[in-house]
Amino acid sequence: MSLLSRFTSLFTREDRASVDWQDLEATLIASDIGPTLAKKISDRLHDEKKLTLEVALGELLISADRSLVSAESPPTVILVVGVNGSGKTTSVGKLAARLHAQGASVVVVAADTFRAAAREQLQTWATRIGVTCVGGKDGADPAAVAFDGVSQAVDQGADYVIIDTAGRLQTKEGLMDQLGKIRRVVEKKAPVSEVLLVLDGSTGQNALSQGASFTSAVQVTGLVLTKLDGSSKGGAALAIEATLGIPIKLIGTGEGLSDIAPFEPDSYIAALVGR
Ligand SMILES: Nc1nc2c(ncn2[C@@H]2O[C@H](COP(=O)(O)OP(=O)(O)O)[C@@H](O)[C@H]2O)c(=O)[nH]1
Ligand SMILES: [Mg+2]
Repeated sequence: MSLLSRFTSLFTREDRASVDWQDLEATLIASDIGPTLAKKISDRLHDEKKLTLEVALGELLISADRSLVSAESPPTVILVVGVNGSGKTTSVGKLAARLHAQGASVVVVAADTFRAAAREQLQTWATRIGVTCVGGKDGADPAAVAFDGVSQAVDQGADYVIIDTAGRLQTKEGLMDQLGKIRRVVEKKAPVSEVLLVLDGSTGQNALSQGASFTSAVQVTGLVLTKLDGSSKGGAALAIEATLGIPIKLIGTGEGLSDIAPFEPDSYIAALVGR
């Protein structure tokens, strides 16, 4: 049940007199929209008598193409970044499964060489899906592994190559430098079409600050918001997209291979307001 649903019909009736504005703001914050946006939405609804809650929220999502960009000539290179535990490896597997099911040939690359488990996890997904997985030895240079993966995708004539990366190094600067290097090295072989930042949607405002730290260091082209299953913090997606100004392209709704879907603004807003 949406926290906001009790306000939804109030605004459709253009009935501002009975609105408890503090309650509205508190409920927006409880929905994880964040205090700044909550105030902005409440002020707008206060001033614009014909505005509905649904429209006010919907207008905060950016109007951008949410489909994955594909390269002019294959393979389309997708780099997947984000902090540890956000759901990167799982999302790489799910995306590979989705593209594979659509008839595309896919190579996945385990460029998180800091944890042996990361490569094994991706290898397991790849075997289950039936796609090629390229990995390096533990501690191998992630950029070199990424380069090998893209080279193999080119040789195989694959449609997509999806590169999984590490989420944590000794320092944040170290991590950002490494992501920059992976990109530069890969682009000697083929351009990177998408840099997808994976954020754990269940962590709300925390995901927002992680997002800000990545987008200031790497050029992110799209967001993947994971763990939206079982999360009541539905407003986080809105806050993240509105604040970062980067489109959410995909959402993760579970731990299974098929638990990924394109982000659909209209149904998202409808769910948020409980319609
Ligand atoms: N419920 C749920 N769990 C997820 C989702 N995506 C990932 N996970 C879980 O989150 C944990 C971390 O995922 P992982 O892909 O290893 O994160 P990484 O460290 O960023 O590569 C795992 O237990 C996943 O099963 C999702 O959309 N929903
Ligand atoms: Mg991982």
